[in-house]
Parts: sequence; structure tokens; C-alpha cells
Amino acid sequence: MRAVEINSASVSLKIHPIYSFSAPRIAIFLAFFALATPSLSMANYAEHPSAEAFIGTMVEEHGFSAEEVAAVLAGAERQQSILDAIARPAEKSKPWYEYRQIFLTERREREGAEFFQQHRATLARAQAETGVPAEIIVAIIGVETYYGRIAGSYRVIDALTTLAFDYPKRSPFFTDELVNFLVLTREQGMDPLVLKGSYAGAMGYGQFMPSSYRAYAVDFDNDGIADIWNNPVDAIGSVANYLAQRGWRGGEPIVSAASASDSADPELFDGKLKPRLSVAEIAAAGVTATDSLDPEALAIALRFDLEDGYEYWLGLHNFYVITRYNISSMYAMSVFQLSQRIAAGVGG
Ligand SMILES: [Ca+2]
Repeated sequence: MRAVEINSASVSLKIHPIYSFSAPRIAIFLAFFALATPSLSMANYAEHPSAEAFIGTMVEEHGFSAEEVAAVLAGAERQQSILDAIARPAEKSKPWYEYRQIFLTERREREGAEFFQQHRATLARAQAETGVPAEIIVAIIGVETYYGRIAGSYRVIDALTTLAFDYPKRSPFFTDELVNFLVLTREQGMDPLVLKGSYAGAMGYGQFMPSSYRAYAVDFDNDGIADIWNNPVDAIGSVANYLAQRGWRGGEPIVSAASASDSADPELFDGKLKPRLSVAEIAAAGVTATDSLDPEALAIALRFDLEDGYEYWLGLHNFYVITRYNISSMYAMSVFQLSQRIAAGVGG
């Protein structure tokens, strides 16, 4: 393993800081690789049985040279801890009363208010342009990465190659993300071997997967690059743009507290996230909003587990949009509740 580490470091040196491969240089480099480190042949992703097909895709569909893709794969390392992490039960399997304690903490609320104050002008601009409330943008960044403080310590290349090549269950998804990552880093002039992210390859303040990064990240401070790793201004604009592109409707409500009658139809709580019944229809089936809502607005009824009993909510269209960020009603509710506390903390 030591040989792999030493050599991946030298790959990184060769192409840092600007990710521009010159074919002859890489050819010489690879020749050096082959001569100097024969033991590497079984230990890097350039030699994985699936590598040839992947390299072919990058060459034929995205205009890379085989050598440059092989060099990146040679610098990637399989990480058992990534495979262990993805196999662990997700947070969303916890009941609400435990789940919310992860995200709705005094510290996350306080740091959210600080982040809000620090970036107030940027947040106001993002809200004006997209209709997404500033406190929702801040809450998402807070839930995802503690306001950028904990944005992942794995190399993205290790996460995506490990999961693309050695996690068959989700290989197509992660292979596609690996393709997007290499295209993204070429587009951005970044070194694919140094960027960090989560064990699943999610990146930066807002934890965008590479495909989302390419589709939704924006250069919100107009310096020529959309950088959600280091630049909170770009991160704020990108999270707002993500929600706007996924259908956010400015000025509309997100959720309402609700009450349920004893005879409420259990079919209402089937866990589906897309609103499909009107507020009036849901009321007729036994779950009534506390807030005054448009009776024709589409919603879902939500029933969350408390230690003793349940709490009920109606989730409206914008609640659904938050679940496009992370497909979980508890996630969206945590974002909403954190956003309300942050707004209260900054006098919003
Ligand atoms: Ca920028």
C-alpha cells in the first residue's frame, strides 16, 4: 500500500495546480510508472477489470485521451472505509424524535445565525433572484456541512472509483458520477486527485454530487469559476439555484402544522413525497392544517414519530422541492425547522 500512496502523490504533483494533461508527458510518466513500480499493477484502478470500458467511455463520449484517464485511475485508491460507510444504515431509518436531535441543535442554530449575518447581502441577492428564502439556503448548508466546516475528508476520486468499481449494487450511479467528476474537473481546471468530499463523493458547502455540480452550481461572485468547495458566495448562489431549478415557488408556504382525527385515513401516511391531494381533500380524509392554506393547494400529510405518539404536518409544494435535495421528509422537516430557528435568531 505504501507504494500506491507514494505514487499517487507523485501523480498529484505532476498535474497540480492546473489540470492539464499533455499526452507526451503522460506517456513518459506512465512508462516510468510501468518500469519503476511493477507491484502497482494489482493495486490501482487503472488495472481494474472494469477500467477498460470506463476509459473507452471517457475517450469516445467525452474526448479524453486513454492515457489521461488511466493516469487518474492509477492515482485513485480503493478505500474499505467508504464501502463500510455506504453499507451502514442511513440516518433516515431513525425515528423523527432521534433524527431531529442530529440536526436541530443549539450549536447548529447559533452557527447558522452567524453564517446568516456574515453573508446577509449575498443571501438577500440569492433570495431576490430565486425566491428561495435566505434562511432555507442557510439551513441546507447547515444540515449538509455545518456551514462548510465539515464538508468531507475523503478524496472524491477515491469515493467515486471505489463505489463505481467495487460496489456493484450502485455501480451505474457512481460510474455516471465519476464520468461527471472527470468532466467537471476538466471544465473547472481542477485537479481530480486532490478534491475532497463525503464518502459518497458529495462536494463542498452544499454537498453536490458531480452531476448536480455541473447542472446547478453557479458562479455567484462572478470571478469566473463556480467554486462550492471554498467559496461561500458561490455555495449560497448554487444551493438557491438548485432549489429554483427544481421548482421552488417564491412566496408560497412550505409546511403547516396539522391535527389528525382518530379516523384519519392511514393511506394518507404512505410516505410518498409528491403532493397529489388538495388541502381540502386531505382535511376531508382527517388531517387538518393549523395554518390558513389555499384549500386547492396540493400537499402531503406527514406523521412523524414522537417518543409518545405522533406529530402531524402538511407538506406543500416547496416542501417537496426540499426533498429533491435529499429524498426524505425528515430531512426536509429538519431543514425547515432549523431555518425557522435561524430566522428567529437573526430577527428575520
Ligand atoms: Ca465564483
